[in-house]
Amino acid sequence: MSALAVRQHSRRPLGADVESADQPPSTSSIAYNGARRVLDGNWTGTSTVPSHALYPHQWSWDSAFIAIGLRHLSPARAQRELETLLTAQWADGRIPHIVFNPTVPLGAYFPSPDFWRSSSAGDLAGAPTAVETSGIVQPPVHALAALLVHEADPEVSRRRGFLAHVYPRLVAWQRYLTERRDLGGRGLASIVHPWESGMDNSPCWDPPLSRIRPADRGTFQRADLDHGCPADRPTDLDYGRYVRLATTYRDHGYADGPDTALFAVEDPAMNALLIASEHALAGIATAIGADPSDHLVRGEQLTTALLKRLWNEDAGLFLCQDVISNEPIRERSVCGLLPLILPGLPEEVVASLVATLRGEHFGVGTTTRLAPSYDLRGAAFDPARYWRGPAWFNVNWLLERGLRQYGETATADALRDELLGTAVTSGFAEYVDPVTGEARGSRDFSWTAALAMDLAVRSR
Ligand code: 9WN
Repeated sequence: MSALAVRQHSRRPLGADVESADQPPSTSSIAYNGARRVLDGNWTGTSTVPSHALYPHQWSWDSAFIAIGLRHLSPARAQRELETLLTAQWADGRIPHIVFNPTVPLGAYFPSPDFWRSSSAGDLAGAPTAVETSGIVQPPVHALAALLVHEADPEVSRRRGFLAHVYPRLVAWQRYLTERRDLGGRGLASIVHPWESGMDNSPCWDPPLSRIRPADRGTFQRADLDHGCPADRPTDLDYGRYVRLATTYRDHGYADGPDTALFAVEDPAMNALLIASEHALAGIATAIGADPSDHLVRGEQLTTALLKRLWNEDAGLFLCQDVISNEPIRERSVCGLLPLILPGLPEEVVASLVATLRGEHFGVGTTTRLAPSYDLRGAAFDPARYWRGPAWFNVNWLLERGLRQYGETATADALRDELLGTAVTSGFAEYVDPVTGEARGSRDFSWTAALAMDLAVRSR
C-alpha cells in the first residue's frame, strides 16, 4: 500500500474498528490501530522497549517520545513510562541513556551492563545501586514529554501527583546539562559521545571521532549485527571508536570536565531540546504553583547562546561546534534544523531554516518524502545507513511541530501526512529511505508508532 493510497482522512473515531463496506479506513485510523498494536507489544509492564530484537531495554529519549504517543492511549501508562525512567536517575542529575532490564541476557545487547558497570564505576557520580544503567545521556525531551502527558489528562495527572513527583527530578536533569556539561564554557551543553546525540552515526561526528584510536577488535563483540543488516548499521571502525570513548569515560568514573573529555561537541539539536524542555519546565512549574521565571530566563539565555555560537547564515542552519578543536563542524545535518522547535527565533533565522529544509540539501516537499538525517548533497550521504541519510520519525515529528509553530501550515500538513503514510507502509520502521520511504533498521519500532499515534489523533 503506498502512502498516497492511505492518505484520506475521515472523521470517524480513532481506535474504532474501521472496516466498513462503503468507506475505506482512513490513514489516521490505520496508523492509530497499528501503533496501538506495536506499543502494546513492546510494553514490559513498567516501560516500553524501542524494539524487542535490537533494543531490548529502556532508552531515555525513546521513552520521552513514546510517552508523547502513549498519552493518547493511556495517560497513566505514559506517566509510568517516564517515572520508570526517572527511578534510574543518578544523584548528579543525569538520566542515563539506557536502563537495563535484568531479565534480558547479557549477550542480547552490546554494550551490556557488565561493560558500563554503572553501580561501581559510577559510584562517585551517584549512579543508583538498585538498577544497572549506561553512564552517558541522550537529548532531554523529558520535560516536554511530561508537560504534554500531563495536559492529556490533568485530572489523572493530579490524582497521581505526577507533576509534583517529576518536577524536581527534571530540574536536576536540566541543571546537570547546563552546569556540568558546559564543557566549552560558552553557555551551551556538550555531548561527550556520539550516542549522546541520539543521532549516533551522523557524519558530523566524523571529524572529532577521527582523533579517537579505536578499541581493539577482539576486545568487544557487537550484538546489533545479529538483528540488523550491516549496510544499515555503523561500521566496525566507528564501533571501535564508540567503545574507546565509552571505556575512557567509564574509567574516569563518568566525571565531567573539559580536561578529561576526548570528545566534546555542542550539538544544536541537543541544545534546542534542552531549551524546549526549559520552557516546558516553566509550564510544569506554573501547573504546580511554583515560580516559572527561572526557567524562562534560562530558556532565553540558552537561546541567545545557541544563536550566537551555532547559527551559520551561509549554511542556512545551525552547525555543530567541536569544543576540543574549537572549530565549527561544516556538515549539514538535520540536527542543525531542529532549533525550529524553539519559540521566538528571529524572523530571518526561521525563513532561512524553512528554505534550507525545502531546498536542495533536504528536499522536503520537493525531492524527499521526509527530511533526511543528513545533507542529500553531502559527501557522506547514504540513504540506508543509520543517521547518514535515512529519515527518522522523531526528527520529522519535531520538524512538523516547528513548521506549524511558525505558520508554515501547508508544509507541516504535508509532512504530517507523509509521516502517517510512511509509518504504516514501512511497518513502523525505525528509519526509512528519505526519497522512496523504503523501510530500514528494525520494524515495529516504538517511537515511530507513538509519534504516528500522536499525529493521527492531532490530524482529526
Ligand atoms: C545506542 C534506541 C536507540 C536510539 C538512538 C539510536 C539507536 C543505540 C544503538 O537506538 O542507538 O544508543 O545501539 O544503535 O541511534 O537514537 O535512542 O532506539
